[in-house]
Amino acid sequence: MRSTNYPSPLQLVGLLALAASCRLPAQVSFLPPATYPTGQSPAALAVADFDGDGRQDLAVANSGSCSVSVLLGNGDGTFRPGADFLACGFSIAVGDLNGDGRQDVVTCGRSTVEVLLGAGDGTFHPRAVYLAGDEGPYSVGVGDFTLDGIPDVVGSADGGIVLYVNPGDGRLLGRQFYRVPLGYYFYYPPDLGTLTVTDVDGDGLPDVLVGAMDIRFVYPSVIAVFFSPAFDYPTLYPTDSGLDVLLQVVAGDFNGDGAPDMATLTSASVVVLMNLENPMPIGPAGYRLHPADFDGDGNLDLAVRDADTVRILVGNGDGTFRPPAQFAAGPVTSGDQTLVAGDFNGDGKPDLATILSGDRVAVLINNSSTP
Ligand SMILES: [Ca+2]
Ligand SMILES: [Ca+2]
Ligand SMILES: [Ca+2]
Ligand SMILES: [Ca+2]
Repeated sequence: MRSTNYPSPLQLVGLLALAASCRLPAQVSFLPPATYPTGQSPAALAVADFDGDGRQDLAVANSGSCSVSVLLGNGDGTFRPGADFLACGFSIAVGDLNGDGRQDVVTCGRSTVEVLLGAGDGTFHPRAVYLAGDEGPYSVGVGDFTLDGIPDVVGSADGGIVLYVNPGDGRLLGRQFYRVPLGYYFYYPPDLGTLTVTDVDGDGLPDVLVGAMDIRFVYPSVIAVFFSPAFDYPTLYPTDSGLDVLLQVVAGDFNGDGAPDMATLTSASVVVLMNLENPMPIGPAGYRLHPADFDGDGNLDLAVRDADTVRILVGNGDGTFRPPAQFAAGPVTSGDQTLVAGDFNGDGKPDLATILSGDRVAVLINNSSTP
């Protein structure tokens, strides 16, 4: 009797095709959050290596206790408490402002911009306080805007952005205000809108992105990009978002064509603008956005901090996104700089840190399967 235990070539092809179709795509995944205490009312987070051990650390601006808490990374995804330093603010940015190779911190409150120069061991020298103008700032960023190789500080303010010029020693001098044209109103509700410093157009120079409103139009919510080095007038991009406040704007190449795209978090939705145009809502609003390739497939994804979770919108690489994967993060009520990414365990996958209610931060380690 003839054996029928061996599949025919045709059956083999079919089995192989079945096996290929069953292979799972990259699956985005995070470990349950680990939490760490901070000062009072943490409002903003920044990632940098403050003690120079090659492992990423966290700095937390505590608006309630006028302090910056440092959490030193152990390199395995866990953190140990560092010291707290006197500096007020609800926004924070990092950079080496005095060129000594050590990361420094800038915070801003409603009336001051404050600089903590890093000692290089995870501690900071006593703060320098700079009085801000009546117009703000409400959030700060760091970048070399004067093109002299020295990082400067930029702040969002009523009616425009403020540039604080750094002569090279970390002092902030020469405050310059870049007003937007009449007819535009800039959104800087404290605890809500923030500026983003990033290179939108790929010329190697840092640009500044903020949400604005053109009060002359029916659908007035626009993204304003101050392109370096010509800050004099921002370029405006309609978002079709009506009166929705633009809380945050980020940039990146979401459709993989090498040209810049943008995503904005409005008070109602997440809106993407492929090649800076054709605004399209892709999901409900949240508190904070962060672009990164979370599942490691080479396509840029978006993380959205919600009231209790982090939502990952996995990019398909063509400007579309898959239905969100949600991960418990813990509750937060503030909408400020509550979500940052960094590689906290050194495995090359972007991890997330976020602020929690009750004076804590949560760290979510990325354990996505490799595609
Ligand atoms: Ca470190
Ligand atoms: Ca420094
Ligand atoms: Ca991806
Ligand atoms: Ca990682």
